[in-house]
Amino acid sequence: MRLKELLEFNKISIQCHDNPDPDTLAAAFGLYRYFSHYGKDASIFYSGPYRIKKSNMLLMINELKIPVSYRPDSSGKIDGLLITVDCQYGQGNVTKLEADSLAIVDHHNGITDLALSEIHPELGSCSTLVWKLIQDGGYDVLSDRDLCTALYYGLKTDTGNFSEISHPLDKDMRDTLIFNESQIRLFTNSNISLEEMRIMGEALAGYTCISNYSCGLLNADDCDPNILGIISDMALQVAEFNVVIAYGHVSGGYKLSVRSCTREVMADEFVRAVTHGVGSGGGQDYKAGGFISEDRLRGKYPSIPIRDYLDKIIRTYFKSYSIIIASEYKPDRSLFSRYKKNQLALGYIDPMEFLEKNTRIKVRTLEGDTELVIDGSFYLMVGILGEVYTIAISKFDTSYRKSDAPYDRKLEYTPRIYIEPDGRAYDLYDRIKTCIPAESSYIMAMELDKNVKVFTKWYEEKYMKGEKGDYIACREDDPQDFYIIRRDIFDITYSPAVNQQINTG
Ligand SMILES: [Mn+2]
Repeated sequence: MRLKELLEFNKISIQCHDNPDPDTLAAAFGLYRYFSHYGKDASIFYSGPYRIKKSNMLLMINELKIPVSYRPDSSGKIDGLLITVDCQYGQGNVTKLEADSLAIVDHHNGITDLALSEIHPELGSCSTLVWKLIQDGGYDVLSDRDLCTALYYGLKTDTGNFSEISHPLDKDMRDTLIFNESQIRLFTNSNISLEEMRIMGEALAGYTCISNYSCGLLNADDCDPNILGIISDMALQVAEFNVVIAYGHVSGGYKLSVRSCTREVMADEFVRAVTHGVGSGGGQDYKAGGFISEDRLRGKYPSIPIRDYLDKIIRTYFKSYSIIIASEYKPDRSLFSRYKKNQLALGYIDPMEFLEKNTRIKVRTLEGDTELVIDGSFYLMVGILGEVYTIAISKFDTSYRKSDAPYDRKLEYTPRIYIEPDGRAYDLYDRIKTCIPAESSYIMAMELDKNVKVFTKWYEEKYMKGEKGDYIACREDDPQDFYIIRRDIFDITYSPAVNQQINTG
């Protein structure tokens, strides 16, 4: 959906979820500014049994002059268009009101058949989604300081002070908004109510430990998501816990805050496994966050309490994989087959064409940020899904040949380069050139019949997760260089080749 499609309505009511948090309010504020800018009669409201009383919310509303009203009564009908933000019409966390027309803007998992909807569970906040939509719609966000501050605060509180951020768009927003720092400081330091301090204390005191796996589980009463981040940060410092999940009921489901200090469990991979099929999650190696939808959990397990679900899924997770240290791995080689790399066009970038030697850069992709210093010795390769990695020019010259064909692969997120330290950004798409793998590239690979975590010989701090059905592979000319290839990527990248004796001479 494009926001422009909604400009056909003249009266637009923007509804936050009940018990509003900073994210729903900031996202509503962004839409309000956009529609007002185009001369529409827009308004923001929330409903439900409770009026806002938390200090940070009241400060946010007053300081940023957010025109939100409370509508305790759910009877009556909304004239014109009703948009629910950070929640989905008809779901449990938002009071249902009759309206002429409906639209949804949200970042939680959900199923809707509404044509006018924009739902992106991969994003850390609804603020990010609105930021993108109204910019694409022609609204100049950067010159609206109050809105910038609101959006920044919405993302900050929804992602445990940014520690649980994973999507590059979230990072782009965080890094480009021009906000009022003293207001953010003010809101942040009025963040915890006395009631929430009590909730934190009870969550810590009521811990459980899944002892075989050094995993702590902490349940908090209904509270803002950012309170969970404080609990998990604190609990991870306990010697007995290497992995921690703090969870609590929020409107529509359960919010999870995950921490890990062991290299055998990456928090983002762990939270994706825990929420698989019932919600969504993401973040970084040590800190991540997730959401489990109450409806989806009930749909799958009609009567299991959340505590038991988490206990069960955590034990299943820990039992489900084995660890492979590539440099010590001695598999049965007869189970491996020979595959040839298809002549599939890939992208590459020569950073020396537009950057000076010794420039410090940060490359941002869907998979994360990588920091590099340009030294003229490498190109950046762009894989089939837009993943970017470095390749020594000498290796490139033996593995690929350059092609004049234009680069035209569709990417979900276009990789960008940020120049350190001033943060100038380059969109890389127009700089990508095409290359084709050299004829003679072969690997040995085996389909996995169970989950594994592979520590490659190149990087021993972080594992590559392989799931049943993915492949474990090594280059034919380096039989100890084991790594994981996802099944969908494998299928388009490789074809079976005739087995031949590896030339060891
Ligand atoms: Mn949100």
